Amino acid sequence: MTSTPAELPESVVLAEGEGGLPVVRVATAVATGEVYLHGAHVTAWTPAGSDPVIWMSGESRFTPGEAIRGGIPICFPWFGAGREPGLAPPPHGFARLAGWRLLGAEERDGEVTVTLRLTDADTAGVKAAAAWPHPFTATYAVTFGRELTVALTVENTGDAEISFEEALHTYLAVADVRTTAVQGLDGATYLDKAPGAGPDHVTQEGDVTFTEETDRVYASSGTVVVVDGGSGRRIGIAKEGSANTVVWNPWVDKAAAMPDFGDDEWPAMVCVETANALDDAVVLAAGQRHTMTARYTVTR
Ligand code: TA6
Repeated sequence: MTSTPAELPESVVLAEGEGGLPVVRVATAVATGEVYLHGAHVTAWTPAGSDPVIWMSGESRFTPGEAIRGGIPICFPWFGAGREPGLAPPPHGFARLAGWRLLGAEERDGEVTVTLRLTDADTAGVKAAAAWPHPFTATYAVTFGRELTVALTVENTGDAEISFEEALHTYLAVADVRTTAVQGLDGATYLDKAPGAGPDHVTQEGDVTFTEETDRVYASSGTVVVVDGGSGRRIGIAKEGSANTVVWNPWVDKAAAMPDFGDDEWPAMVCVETANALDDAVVLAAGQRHTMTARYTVTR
């Protein structure tokens, strides 16, 4: 049974974070972590004995109306510019710009699950929400432990069919993206969104490695492993309910063009995102719900 905010376990505190934004902080013998109510944005996860796994930009803003840079942005109900005109800006939907409600938290054997919720009624003050006026309830369960599990459940609370895109846009910390590889996408087709790429899908051959701006939406439902050559760490990403894996690194020019991203920060991160985007958007009949889950495991 999830506790109410007033009954949080001792290992969980609701505090004032960066920019004065409310943040839920978790600390147990097993792991530490934090999630802001702004966007239900996970900004930290560190299993005991490990280095931080989630990357954050030193230039991130913590401002209502702006997305936090780094962590795990929730992209919903559209991805990128969206599949139809009139949605973006902002890119990636309005969920990461909205104030989510803390339903509560519970601890079990050193693992803490924090549950947050957003409904269409909560987005009245979010200008971008007007572009997608459909009744919904989004529930987000974040379990901080030896592993990190994030589960986004969307319910269609209206009486008409809805369609949406979604992504857990996770920024992972690596020693150097130039000596990092992503395993598990060999043979998968992808849409290349990097500048100058053609419109046709491409087939991945071998591991994904990084020598330039990389921005790819793979058709893949399987597990991938981020192999950090610089540190020897491996980050496994298993998932359910997701048809796409997105891999992104901005490289030099795009990093320099983002005001909330340090010019020299790009080697230290890679985004590996659990998603349902483009042709794999989710369609829900009235009353239906869908859950997309990602589970992160660190070895070494
Ligand atoms: O998921 C990759 C991507 O769509 C890239 O094209 C890049 O725009 C990135 O997301 C960051 O988007 P944001 O809106 O967070 O700056």
